[in-house]
Amino acid sequence: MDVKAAVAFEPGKPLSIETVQLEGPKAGEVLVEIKATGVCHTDAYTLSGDDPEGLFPSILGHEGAGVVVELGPEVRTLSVGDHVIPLYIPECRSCEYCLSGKTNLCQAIRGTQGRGLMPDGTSRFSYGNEMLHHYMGTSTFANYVVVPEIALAKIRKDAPFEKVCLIGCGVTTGIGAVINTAKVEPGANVVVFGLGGIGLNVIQAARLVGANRIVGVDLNPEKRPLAEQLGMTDFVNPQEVAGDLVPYLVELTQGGADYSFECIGNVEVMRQALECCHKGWGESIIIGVAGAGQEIRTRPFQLVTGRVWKGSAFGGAKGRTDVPKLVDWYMNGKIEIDPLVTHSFPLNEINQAFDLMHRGESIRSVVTF
Ligand code: NAD
Ligand code: DAO
Ligand code: ZN
Repeated sequence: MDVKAAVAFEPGKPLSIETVQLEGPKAGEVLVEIKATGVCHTDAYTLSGDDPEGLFPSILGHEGAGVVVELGPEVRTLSVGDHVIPLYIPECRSCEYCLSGKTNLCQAIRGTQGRGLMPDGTSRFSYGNEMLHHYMGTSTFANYVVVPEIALAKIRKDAPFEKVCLIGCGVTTGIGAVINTAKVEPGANVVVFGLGGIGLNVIQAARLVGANRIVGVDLNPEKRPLAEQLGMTDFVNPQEVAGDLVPYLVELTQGGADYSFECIGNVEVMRQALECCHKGWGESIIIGVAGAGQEIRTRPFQLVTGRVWKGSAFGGAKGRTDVPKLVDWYMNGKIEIDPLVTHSFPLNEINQAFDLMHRGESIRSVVTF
């Protein structure tokens, strides 16, 4: 079938709005009509060409929501008309990783997904005679996509696509990092570096679990009002701190953060995030994705004296199990998404969403189809 898509033909170039061809679903696959998609920093990272695993030409997008329109053979857990959120980390419930109970990093289709292909090793997308790569198994910058059944979370039908699409990445990543990865307890002091779509969700989750001080650190003072609305108790602009940031944060939190979160992707900030943690027990969670080839550094004595460094992908969430619960949390008013959607565009204006992001003027732009 013909579908409308924003195609990334080359790194560093704007997306091109095209009519491309999509083959129907094969065994274990599902055709989904995408109704809305967020534009995340990670899409921009891949489009920039800095992502060593970025493949071109491809259809980017990984923060979508839509409706099931056709089932391939052997699909058992979904029906036509179901509302779904595509998952860039699937949940097969049968691989060694899923069965371990220790990780959300299902490996069932990892090899082919990483090569921009469906599980049978081919792409469903093409443009004339040219094959187009899938992206993160989701490719939500197209109005129709084919996605493996194990990479679709079924959600309730009354949830608005243009809001809950953010649960496909930013919301789950931030909230999950607090609840699943760090397991922040009531009364804890938390420091959040970077107040974009990820950091703001860390903040609202820290408030939800009853954290005490929730310190937000960002170079952009315009991020402050929304962060305060979501639960930030103290704002720190590193450019306004006289002297080193780390001792400043240790003093502000009266001994150091019980938990810190790096939501930028800056390896220097990752070091600050670890070193502002409380001696003996403070844990720092890396969420940000650093540039290719970059490395983190600290003095090993920081770890010897009890600080802990961890990472979190998709908030440690198991998508088919946890995503529907987060949709319920939103619909019940337990978490906020509406203020995070700062801009909306039709697909043919998607490049404006990237421009706003690069200028630091948006939290999330949502594209509706
Ligand atoms: P964003 O660009 O919206 O937010 C980043 C924020 O950091 C901005 O507000 C910016 O002003 C601030 N900032 C930049 N440099 C800073 C510095 N030196 N000190 C303080 N603040 C600084 O990005 P986002 O969408 O929130 O994503 C954040 C990071 O998380 C990205 O690296 C993204 O790729 C990554 N990410 C990770 C996962 C995961 O599962 N681990 C999922 C999604 C996104
Ligand atoms: O299983 O090896 C693996 C990789 C799984 C994907 C991890 C994604 C990490 C976060 C990247 C940014 C997401 C938008
Ligand atoms: Zn699995």
